[in-house]
Amino acid sequence: MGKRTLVTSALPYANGPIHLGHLAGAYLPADFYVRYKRMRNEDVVFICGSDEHGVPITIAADKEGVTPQDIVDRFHEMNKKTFEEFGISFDYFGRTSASVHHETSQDFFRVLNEKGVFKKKSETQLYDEKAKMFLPDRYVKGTCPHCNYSEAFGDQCEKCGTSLSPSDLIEPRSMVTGDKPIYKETEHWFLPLGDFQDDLQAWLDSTENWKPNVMGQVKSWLKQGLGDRAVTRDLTWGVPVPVEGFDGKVLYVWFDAPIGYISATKEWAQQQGDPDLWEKYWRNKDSDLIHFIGKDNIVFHCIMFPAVLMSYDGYILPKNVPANEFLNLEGQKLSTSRGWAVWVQEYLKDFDPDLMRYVLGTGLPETKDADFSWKYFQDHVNGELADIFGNFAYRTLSFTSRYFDNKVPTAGDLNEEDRNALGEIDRLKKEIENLYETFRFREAIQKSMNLARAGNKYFTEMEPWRLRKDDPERCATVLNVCCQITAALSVLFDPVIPDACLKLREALNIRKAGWADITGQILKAGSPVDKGEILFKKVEDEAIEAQRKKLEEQSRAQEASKPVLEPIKNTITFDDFSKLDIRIGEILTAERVPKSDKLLKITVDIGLEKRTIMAGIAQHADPKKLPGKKVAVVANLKPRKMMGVPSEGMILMAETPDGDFMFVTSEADNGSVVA
Ligand code: B3M
Ligand code: ZN
Repeated sequence: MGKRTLVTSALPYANGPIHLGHLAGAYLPADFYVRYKRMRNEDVVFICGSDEHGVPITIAADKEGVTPQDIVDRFHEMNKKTFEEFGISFDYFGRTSASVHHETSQDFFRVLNEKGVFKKKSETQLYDEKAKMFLPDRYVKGTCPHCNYSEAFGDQCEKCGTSLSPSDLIEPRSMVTGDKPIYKETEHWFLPLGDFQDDLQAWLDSTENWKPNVMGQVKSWLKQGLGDRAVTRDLTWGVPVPVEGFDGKVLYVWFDAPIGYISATKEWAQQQGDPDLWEKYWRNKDSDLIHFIGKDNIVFHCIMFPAVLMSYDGYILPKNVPANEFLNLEGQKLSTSRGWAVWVQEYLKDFDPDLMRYVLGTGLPETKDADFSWKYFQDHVNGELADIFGNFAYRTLSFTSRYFDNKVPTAGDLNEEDRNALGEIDRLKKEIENLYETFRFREAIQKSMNLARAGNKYFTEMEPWRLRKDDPERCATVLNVCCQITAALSVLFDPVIPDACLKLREALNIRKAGWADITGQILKAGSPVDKGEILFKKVEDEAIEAQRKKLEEQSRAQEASKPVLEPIKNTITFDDFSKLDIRIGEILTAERVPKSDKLLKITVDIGLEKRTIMAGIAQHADPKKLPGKKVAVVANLKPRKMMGVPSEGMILMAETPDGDFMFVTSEADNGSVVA
C-alpha cells in the first residue's frame, strides 16, 4: 500500500438533479483521480454526500409548497443513484441531515466557542416585515458593489465570484415577497478570519502544485484582507446552534457543510466496522486531503474551512484544492432555471456512462471555462473511442482469436519498430502518472489515447494480414506486441472508461491487473484471449440531432415557463399505502372562513358519518357550487385545528401543472372505499 489519501467532492445541494456542469466540476475529475489511485493499490477513500441545509434548500421547498425535508429526501436519493449509475465511485455518500453530522458540526461549534475563537456581535440585518423573517444569503438579491451585477445574491455574486454579506448589496430586495427589506437587530457568532491571515498564508506557502486559477483567487482575497464572517443564521432549517437560549438560530450552511466531509468519513468508518478509522484520514500527518470543487466554492475550502480546522486543532489541512472552472453548453452559460442543462439521468437513458466520461474528460474546464456541445460529443466518441481505441482493441483481439487459436502469440526477436511500439507503454505511462498526480486530467486522457493511436499505427504499418502468409513468425511477434499494448490500455484507461476497460481485461483474462502491471509484458505468450467485441458503437447524426432538440425544447418550455410535471416521489411499500383510508363522499355544505382568504369549511357525508373538513381551496372553488359534488376523502387523517375549527379529514384534489385544483371524483356510493 502506498500513502493514504482522502478525496472529497463538493457536497451537492439536495435541491435539484445533477447535470453535466456538476460532473465536469467536482465529480468526474475526482473519480478519475480516485480510480487511478485504486489502480495503484493506494489507500484512498472517496467521500461525498448531500448538502441538505441552507437557503437553497428552503427556497426550493417554498417554491414547491413542500417541506425542506421533502426536498432533501427526494434529491438525496435521486442524486445518489445518478452518481452510482454514472460510475462515480464514492466509498460513502452521506447527508448532512444525518445525526452523526449534526453532532459533529455542533461539536466543532462548541469547541471553537469554548476556545473563544468566535466573536459574538449584535448587528442589524436585513429583515422582511411582511414575511416576518430575516433575509440571510440567497433570500435577498441586489446589485453587487464590486461589479454592479444586478442579480447578485446575499452570499455571493455569481458574476464576479466575490463572497458577500446581504448588507453589502445595493438596493436589496427580498426573494420571499419582493419587498424592500428593513434593518433589524440580531445577535450572531462570527469567525474573525483576519485572525487567521498569517496562518493561512503560511499554510498556502507550504503547498505545491496548486492550480494557478485557485491560488490566484485565494492570494487576492488574502491581499484584500479578511473580515469577520457570521457562522450562524436566523433560520429554522439547519443544525441548531448548540447554545442554550438561542432557539431559531442555526449554523450557517457553509460552516456545517464542509464538516460534512468529516461526518461522512465517520459514517464510512462505522460501516467498515472500525469506528475510529476516520481519524487516520483526518487527524494524521501522513494522510493527504484533496478537495475537488467548482470555482465558486474556493473561498470556503481555502479560507473558511481551513480556519475552522486550524482552530479545532489536530486536523490536517487540504494538500490541494483542484477547483475547476465552469462548463458551458452549446456556447451558452449552463442554467438550470432556463432549462439549459443536460441532466445526467436523461443522458443515461440514451448512452453509456463511458462515452460521456471520456468526452467530458477530454474537455474539462481545468484552467478556463470550457464548452460542451453534442457535436463535440459525437466527434470524440466516433473519432477517438470508436475509431482509435475501439478499433485497435477489436482488430487485435479478433486477429489473435482467429489466427492464433485464441492465445497470445509468442514473440520472436524484436526489431526496432516493435521496441519503439512497446517503449511507448513505459514512456506514456510515466507521463500519464505525472499528469494524474498534478490534476491535469485532460492531458492524461489525451496521452492515454496516444497509446491507442500508436498501437493502431503500428498495426496498420506492420500489415499482419499480409505477414500471416508471407512470414507467420513475424506475424506472431507483431500480434504479441499489439496484445501487450491492448492490455496496457485496458489498465491505463481504467480511471476514465472503467466499463470498457473491465470488458477488455476480461477478454484478455487479466481482470485483476493493476497499474504496476502496465509494462510491455503484461501478457504471457499462450495465455487465453477471447474474441474481440465492438467496445464503442458510433453515435449517429440522428442521435445527436435528437439531443439537440431535447435541449432546445426543454429550454423553450422553461422559458415559456410552461409548467413542468412534478417528479415522482420516493417509493413507498404497499403497507405504507394501505394505511390510508380513502372514502367517497358527497359535499353537503361549503362556506368561506372569515378572516382567511384560503380556507373553505366543508361538510361531507362519507356514508358512515358526516365530517367537517377545512380545505385550502377558497381561491380555486366557488363554495356555492360545491354542495352535491362527489369527492374522495382521506378519512383516517388525524384531525387538526385550522382557524380554531378541527378539520376531520382531507379532500383529495388534483393539482394541475398550472397550479389549478380539481376534485378527484367518483360516482360510487358514499362510504365506498378507494383502494
Ligand atoms: N453545496 C455548494 C454547491 O453545490 C455546496 C457545496 C458544499 S461543499 C462542502 O455549489
Ligand atoms: Zn459582482
